[in-house]
Amino acid sequence: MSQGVCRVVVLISGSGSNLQALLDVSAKAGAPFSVCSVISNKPAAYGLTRAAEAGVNTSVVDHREFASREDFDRALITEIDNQQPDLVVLAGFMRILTPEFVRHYSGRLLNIHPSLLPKYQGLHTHQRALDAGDSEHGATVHFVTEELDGGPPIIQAVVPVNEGDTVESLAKRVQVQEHLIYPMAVTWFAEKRLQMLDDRTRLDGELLPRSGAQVTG
Ligand code: NHR
Ligand code: GAR
Repeated sequence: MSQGVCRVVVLISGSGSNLQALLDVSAKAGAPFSVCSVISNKPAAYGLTRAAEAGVNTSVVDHREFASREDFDRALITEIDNQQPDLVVLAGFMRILTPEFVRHYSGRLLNIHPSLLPKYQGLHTHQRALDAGDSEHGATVHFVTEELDGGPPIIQAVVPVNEGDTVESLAKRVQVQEHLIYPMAVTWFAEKRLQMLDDRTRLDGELLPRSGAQVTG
C-alpha cells in the first residue's frame, strides 16, 4: 500500500452485515481502503450477494472439500494472495485458522468478536453475557494471533444489557456498534496508524490500553 488505497480482502461465513458496513465506508469519496475481494467458506452466505451487488469480486473456498484444516487454510492463502491484499479482515468468519495461516498474515489480519474481550472468547457470547447477568456487553476488534480471540485488541464498543434482553435484542444492539468500530479500525490501519508489536497494539506509535480504545454506544 505504498501508493494508493489499502487493498482489503474480507472473509465471511454468513450474513455479511459487517462486510456491508465496510463496503459502505469504502464507497465514500476519499476512502483510504478498498475491498478488493470477498471470500466465503460457505457457498450460501448472503454476504456474497452483498459483495456482488457492490461490484466486488467474490469466491468460495468450501471447507467441506478439504481433508484437513491445513489443506483448507493453504487453499485460502492461495486465493487471498492472488489479490495481493494489504489487510485481511474476518467478518463473521466462523472457521478457526491454523498457526500457519495466522503467521502468514501476522500484523495484517483483523477480527471482530462479539464480546468485551478478554471476556467470552469463542462462541455463544451473547447467551453467556446474559447467563452471567452482566450489565455491560459489547464487541472488540483485534489483531488475530494463534490464540483464539486472544490477539491484542484495537477498539472495543460497550453497550448496556437491558432488562428483558434476549440473545436477539442484545446481538442487535452490539451489531449497531460493530458496524461503526470495524470501519474505524480498518480506516486506522489503511492510514498506517495501527501496528501490532510484541502482542500489543499501537495507534499513532502510542501503546493502547490492553482492552484497546473504548467507545460507548
Ligand atoms: N483463528 C485464530 N487462529 N485466531 C483467532 O483469534 C480467530 C481465528 C478464526 C476465527 C473468529 C472467532 C470469533 O470472533 C476467529 C478468530 C470461529 C470459532 C469456532 O469455534 C471460534 C471463534 C471464532 C470463529 N469455529 C468452529 C471451528 O471448528 C466452527 C463453528 C461453525 O462452523 O459454526 O472452526 O468468535
Ligand atoms: C457478528 O456479530 C460478529 O461479531 C460475529 O458474528 C456476526 C457476523 O455478522 N462473529 C463471530 O461470532 C465470529 N465467530 P455478519 O455476518 O452480519 O457480519
